[in-house]
Amino acid sequence: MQLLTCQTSAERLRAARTVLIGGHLRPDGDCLGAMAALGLGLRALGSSVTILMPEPIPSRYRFLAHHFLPTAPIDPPDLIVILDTADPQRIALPHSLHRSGAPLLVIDHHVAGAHEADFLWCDPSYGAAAAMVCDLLDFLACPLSPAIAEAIYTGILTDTGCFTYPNADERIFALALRLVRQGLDTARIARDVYQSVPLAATRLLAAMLATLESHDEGRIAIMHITLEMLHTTGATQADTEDLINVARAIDSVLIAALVTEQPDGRVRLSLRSKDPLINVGLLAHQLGGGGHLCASGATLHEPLASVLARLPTLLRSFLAESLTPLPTRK
Ligand SMILES: [Mn+2]
Repeated sequence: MQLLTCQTSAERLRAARTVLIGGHLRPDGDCLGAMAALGLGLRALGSSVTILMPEPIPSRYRFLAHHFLPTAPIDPPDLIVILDTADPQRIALPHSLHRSGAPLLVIDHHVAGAHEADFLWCDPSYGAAAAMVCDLLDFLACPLSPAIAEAIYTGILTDTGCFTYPNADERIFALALRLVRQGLDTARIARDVYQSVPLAATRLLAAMLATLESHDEGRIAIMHITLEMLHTTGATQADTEDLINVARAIDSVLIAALVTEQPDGRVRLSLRSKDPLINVGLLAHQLGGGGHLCASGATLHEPLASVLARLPTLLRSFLAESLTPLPTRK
């Protein structure tokens, strides 16, 4: 694997005539926004681009959905680009493409390593993958069209929790200002993303909230979603994105967990913390998953009931460990 910079990534992209752009499983706003922005930009520069998303696109991002194809063309591209994950387990690509021999360039702002990538540009100092794409397009001298600006803004808005997480730094605000100055309708995007919740998803929220458990004097909140709840409410797996944040928002909570039953019999554990000192990314990594300091997840080959049974103890000891002052800790 060769490590690249923004500049050398841009050179790789410029040299490819046909590019396939992929993202990660359960795509979020940053993944979809970064993919769409890069695809539109490369197309404007004359490349033939497929923006591939075989996974369901959450309804809140339906205004971006027309950029994506659910299946890949038969001919392998000159270059495959994966955005917003370096974790081989999370890459949303069909196996045929994985094995097509096309070189794989991964562009990501998480910390995990990309074992299957030929080229990697990873920079955790970026608040969002969409901001990395913006720098790439600037380097390629590609103007930010209104559609590109919309996609980039969606990425930075959602990955920074509406500019409220620690990754909403000066660079992110400067980028937002640039897009606003260009005439971007940010209120319209916020309405599409945050005020367009399907009724079924709201009914699922109600069912999930009924499962809320509080542990460790309110410092730990655990909720779950069963397949039965999805079935009864008519909501989809994609509707579960972000529901966990309701538990993190509770004043006493330091760690929030959401356990979601998957159709394949596994369960998805999502974790959120309010304090970077409580690094839930580390815990997810120990469980075979990954993520950031304050937002992470893992998929477990274990029945829902057994995860729910051991989770309070697991989280309580992780929290106690995280809060123990170490002499080396700043
Ligand atoms: Mn991201």
